[in-house]
Amino acid sequence: MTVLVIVPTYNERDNLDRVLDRLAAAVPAADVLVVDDGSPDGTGDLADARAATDSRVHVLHRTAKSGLGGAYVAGFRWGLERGYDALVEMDADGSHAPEQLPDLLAALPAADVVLGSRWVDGGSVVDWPRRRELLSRGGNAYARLVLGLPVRDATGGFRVYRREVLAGMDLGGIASQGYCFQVDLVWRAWRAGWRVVEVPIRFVERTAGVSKMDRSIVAEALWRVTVWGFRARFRRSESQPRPQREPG
Ligand SMILES: Nc1nc2c(ncn2[C@@H]2O[C@H](COP(=O)(O)OP(=O)(O)OP(=O)(O)O)[C@@H](O)[C@H]2O)c(=O)[nH]1
Ligand SMILES: [Mg+2]
Repeated sequence: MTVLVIVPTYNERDNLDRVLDRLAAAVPAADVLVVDDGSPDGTGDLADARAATDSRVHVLHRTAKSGLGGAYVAGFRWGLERGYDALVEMDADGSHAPEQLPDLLAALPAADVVLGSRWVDGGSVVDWPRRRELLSRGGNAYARLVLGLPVRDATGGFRVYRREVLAGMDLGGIASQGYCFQVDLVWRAWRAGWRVVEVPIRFVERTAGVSKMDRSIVAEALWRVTVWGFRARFRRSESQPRPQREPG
């Protein structure tokens, strides 16, 4: 199975080398695609320097910061074109431990989408302010309630998709930019009948660099989830997952 780990970056100069080193040690067979949105701090150059000396590291440069969603869609397309079997989402800031990626990949035989989950038994969060934890727990509870999505952590960004899941998705039709991109994808995959499995992870708050989370990202998630929920209620069939399907 060929694995591509997609790492979106915006101003992660102080984190990138370390996370790529840890990844190479934890999953040596995986390829990496850094998707940089023209970081002013030079993260893109740093990624190029890595790619020059490591044939498993690739870099996609986008010209302007245009959100996590757009960066991942570009990364997915790149990976699908090159035939990878599994596409992984992982943050550059060290919050997602590359050492736990083998656990996520190990769940793949019985799943089509594997979510690294903070809010299942065995999952945890380290060094998060209470406010941030409440926001994540509250947001997830809201998504579960409004969408009927049977998932504890729909907003997390440490995941594995089997290629068929993404190949069958209308990637061009994804408008979500920030956080809710994660909810959007798992909601689409679940409705398409793919098997979604959660694996506990230990999420560690970043120790370097600056968070890109802001109020507009929370607001976008809130309104989009609410709109999807209403739509699903009106179009009843949308809220019912289709029968499970087999990949390929
Ligand atoms: N290419 C690209 N990457 C982004 C963008 N926004 C965030 N990222 C990256 O996506 C990952 C997650 O962003 P973070 O800022 O850590 O957001 P977060 O994890 O929700 O917030 P913190 O918990 O505060 O770190 C990091 O690797 C960021 O560098 C963007 O607009 N474009
Ligand atoms: Mg982060």
